[in-house]
Parts: sequence; C-alpha cells; structure tokens
Amino acid sequence: MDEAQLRELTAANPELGGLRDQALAAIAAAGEQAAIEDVRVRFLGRKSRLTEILRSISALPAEQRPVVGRLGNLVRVELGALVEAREAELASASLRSALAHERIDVTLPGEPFLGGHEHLISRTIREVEDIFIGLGYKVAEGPEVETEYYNFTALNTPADHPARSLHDTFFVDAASAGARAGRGADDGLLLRTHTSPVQVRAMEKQPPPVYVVCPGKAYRRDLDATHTPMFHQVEGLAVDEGITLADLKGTLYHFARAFFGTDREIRLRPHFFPFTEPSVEVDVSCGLCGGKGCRSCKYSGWLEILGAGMVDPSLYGFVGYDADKVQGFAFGMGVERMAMLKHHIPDARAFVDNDKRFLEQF
Ligand code: 2NL
Repeated sequence: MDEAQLRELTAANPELGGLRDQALAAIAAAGEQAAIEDVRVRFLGRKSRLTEILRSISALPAEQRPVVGRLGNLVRVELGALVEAREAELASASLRSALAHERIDVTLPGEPFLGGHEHLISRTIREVEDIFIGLGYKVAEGPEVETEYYNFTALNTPADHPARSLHDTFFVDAASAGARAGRGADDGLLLRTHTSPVQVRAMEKQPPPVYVVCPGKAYRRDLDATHTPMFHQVEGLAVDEGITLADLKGTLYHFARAFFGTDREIRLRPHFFPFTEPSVEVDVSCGLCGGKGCRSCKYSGWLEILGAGMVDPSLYGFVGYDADKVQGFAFGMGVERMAMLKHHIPDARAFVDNDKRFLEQF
C-alpha cells in the first residue's frame, strides 16, 4: 500500500489505518511460528476487527462504502501476504536451527550389537547329531509327556520294576493332560525318563532297516552335582539284517573319536539294561593323561561316556518286527555328561543356573 492510498484510507476510516499499523508491528515482532499464527488469527481471523469492518460495509454512509471496501480489502490482502512471508521465514529459520543443533556425526562407530549364541547343551546335541547324520542316521523327536507303555512296557521294564517307582519317575495327572495318540492310551502318563520311547515309536512307524538318533529332554527325580531333574539325552538305534556287536563297537569308536578327538580309545565293559542283551558300558580314554591315570579319571585312565547293547529280541514283538530276521544295537548318552567331559565342567547345575559368565565361555 503506497503513501497516497494510506492517506486516503486514514481519511476515510482512521480505525483501519491504525489496525494496519498494529498488524505490521505484530508481524515484525513475531519471533516464532506459534506467534505468527496468533497474529493471523488476531488481525485476519473470522472474529478480527478487520473482518468485522469489511462485513458491515453496508452500514456505512454511501460515500464511504467504495473507499473502505477497496482499501480495506487491499489491507487484508497486504497483511495476508506479509503474514505468509513471515511464516515462511520463521519456518526456514527453525529448520536451519534444527539442522545445526541436531547434526549427527555419521563417522562415529555404531552401537555394538550384543549377539547371543547357542546354549552349550544345544551345541553338544548338534555335534552328536552331526556325527550320526554323517553315518546315515536320521534324527527323530517325540513327546516329553509319555505313556507308561512307550516309556517302560515296550522296553521290557515291567510294572513292578524299581525304575518305575515314584522315587525315580515324575508321573503326570491324566486329567491335566490332553488327548494321546498311539498304543497305551489307557496307561498312566509320565515325563519320559529317557528318549527310548521315541525309538519305539520310530520302529512302529516303519519297517526295518532303521537308523535313528533321538535327542531331547528327559526327567528323573534327581538333583546333585552330576544330575538335574530335567536333563538331555541322545539315544541311537540301528536295526537291520546281520547287525552284530562289532558294528556297535565300530560305530561307538568312530563316534568317540569324532566327538572327543582322534587320539582317544574306547573300551566296553559288561553291564545290564532291561532293553538290551548283551549290554555294555562304554569308556573313553582320559584326554588329560592319555590313559595313564590322573585326578580327572580317578587314576583309572578311563571315563564312562555311555551305555549300549544289542536290542533284546523280545522288544521286536512290541513293534511287529520279525526277531528271527533282524538284529540291532542301541545306545544312550547323557548330553550334560558329554559336555562336562569335553569341557571339564565340574557341576551340572551350572547348565540351568543361567549365569552368563558361565554360558559365554562356550
Ligand atoms: C544310558 C544307557 C541305553 C538304550 C539306551 C534302547 C532303546 C531301544 C531299544 C533298546 Cl528302542 N535300547 N536304548 C540301550 C542301551 C543303553 O542308555 O546309560 N543312557 C544314559
């Protein structure tokens, strides 16, 4: 608006001239985006004095109407443009200041990522699996809540066998368990005391030959430096025609050297299990003294690693195999025990303490 227009406006309507001066001062004084928005509402909003004046032009004396209408509108447009310009100025100033203050140094190193890793028990299970997969075995898994049939009966462990007693076995209230499949559906339920039932189920599902390893959790009422109530096992089963104890011995010899190192030897001692005949316990030569005897092997030169044997032919009747045609061997090892022997861990409770300082070592 030029000088002449301003004089004309002030003459026609002094209030409009004053409003314009106030608005110009307020726009110049607005230091941030919220303030300029207030100025817009105050001077140009629906309830502003300027809007009121422009709306009530018809009430003015006839000769004032064209001047006030033309110049009042000019003031409105002029102030609108100034408010907009000031708003843009403040917005770009605020962006510039944000860019200056929130600048980040992209050359700084990133936050370190704390990667976890497999638990030693999981890793040990995998190492054992891998060795048997290399020999052509399959890996099989099965339920941890089992029937007495698969856990005991089908493994030649009769109802009055001491292993079934409350002292060793966790029994499960049938009412708290869901539906069950397979044979023994009328039996009592328990937490499996070994992974052997998985092998019984594997034989039920398929005819021989069978070569499986069954890793998983097992449960017994035990707690001391070498036993936890939940522990892990890997059992293995090979059933085929013409299998002998020599095959068992060769397989375990290969396994022991693949797992502990090729400088190791094994030996078999006679033992008893209800489900194998003959049965053996297997020792590996001590890695610390090379078999000469030291504190670690209690001066015997040998460390017990697992139990095994030739599958008792009476078991084949439970799974529909012909005991006159097939032979087999089976073995079972405790995963905690294998990990303790390999890594010289003195107390099995360390596996479930969840102390990261222990777990991070492996
Ligand atoms: C041990 C001993 C063993 C078996 C487990 C087995 C399974 C079937 C048939 C015959 Cl289906 N045997 N398993 C055999 C001998 C020993 O485990 O000391 N485990 C920690």
